[in-house]
Amino acid sequence: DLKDTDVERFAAKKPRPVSLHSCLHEFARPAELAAFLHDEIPVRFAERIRWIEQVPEWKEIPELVDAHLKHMASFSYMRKADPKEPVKFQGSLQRILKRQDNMVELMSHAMQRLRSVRGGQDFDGFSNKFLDNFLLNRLGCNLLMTHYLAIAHPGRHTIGIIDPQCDAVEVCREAAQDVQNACRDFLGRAPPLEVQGFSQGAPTAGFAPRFAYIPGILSFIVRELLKNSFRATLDLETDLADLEHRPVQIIVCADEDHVMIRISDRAQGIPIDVGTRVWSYMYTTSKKASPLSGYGVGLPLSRLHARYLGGSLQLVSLPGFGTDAYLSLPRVDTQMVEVVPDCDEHESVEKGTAVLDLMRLYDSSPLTGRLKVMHC
Ligand code: W6P
Repeated sequence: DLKDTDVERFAAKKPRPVSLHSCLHEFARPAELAAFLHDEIPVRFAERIRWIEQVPEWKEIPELVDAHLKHMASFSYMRKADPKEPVKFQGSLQRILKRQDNMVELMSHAMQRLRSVRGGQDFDGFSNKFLDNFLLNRLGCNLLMTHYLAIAHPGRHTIGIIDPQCDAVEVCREAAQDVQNACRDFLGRAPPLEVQGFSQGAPTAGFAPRFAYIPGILSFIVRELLKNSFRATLDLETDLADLEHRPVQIIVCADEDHVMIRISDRAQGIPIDVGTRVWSYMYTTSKKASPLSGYGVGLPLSRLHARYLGGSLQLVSLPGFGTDAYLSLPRVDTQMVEVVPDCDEHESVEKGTAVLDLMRLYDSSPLTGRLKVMHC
């Protein structure tokens, strides 16, 4: 019942990225955030609708038709919602979020079907760019809407979905516990695991860096990385005594500007023929579905979560030994602003790559020329 021109009108507007700082202040107030969401969510949904329509074959792909329908419905829902009626507005957001529940799965299936319809040389390049933009837009919307729903229920430390004193070591420990338990339940055993925190200037381990962050994002990334490390370690099918020599280690450390997390395993590294496909939404290493695998989008999706607030995620594979994942997150909340897709400027998703620069430095050095640096 909403005219297409309405979607077009909103699609012509530019998304307005929100800073973590404003989520802790002006957008920690429900009325202000509701008014903002009422304007902003339709802009971002219209962008996703237009991206689907820009796929020439979209009407032949049932998953794209379904996704288009769902986004049109959510778009008009939001346009009709009244931000001045908090209870009703919350209900609208809940329904919009519910409609997004299987969107990652739906869109990765859409790209798989599009590949089989279209074929072609650089399909993975196209689909990765498409899904990076689409899912980054979705991530921002979902987080802002969840933040609104959460500020109605203040926690002990938290403001909405933000913890101004997020304890990165604690988040890693909790994530590790859960993944270890899932691993024991579904695969019968789990590698040993160690979590340690360090802070620049502190004399010993045990200094947990705290910073304003969205613990849900950190937890999501750490869980995905641990699932990969655990699965790879157990796939070696060594005996229990050997498993004790293959610990997964998490180091959390920080200087004034960044929190850096290294997750290391001893699962013999990423096979050379897999290479940069670890970052592809179209590729999965797991043969059987389990809570430890999913549909193979965990790594690119984790990198998107890291980049969302200006962080980065890198993998370094040491052949025959193991894999290190490096997660870098900015620590100064006033500098953390949402990264939103900008299709006029294809590099936007590549922002915030402090570690990347470091890795490129290593990459260009003749001494480390053989160290495999996974492209990002
Ligand atoms: C592996 C493969 C992988 C991917 C991502 C993170 C860690 C690991 N370990 O063997």
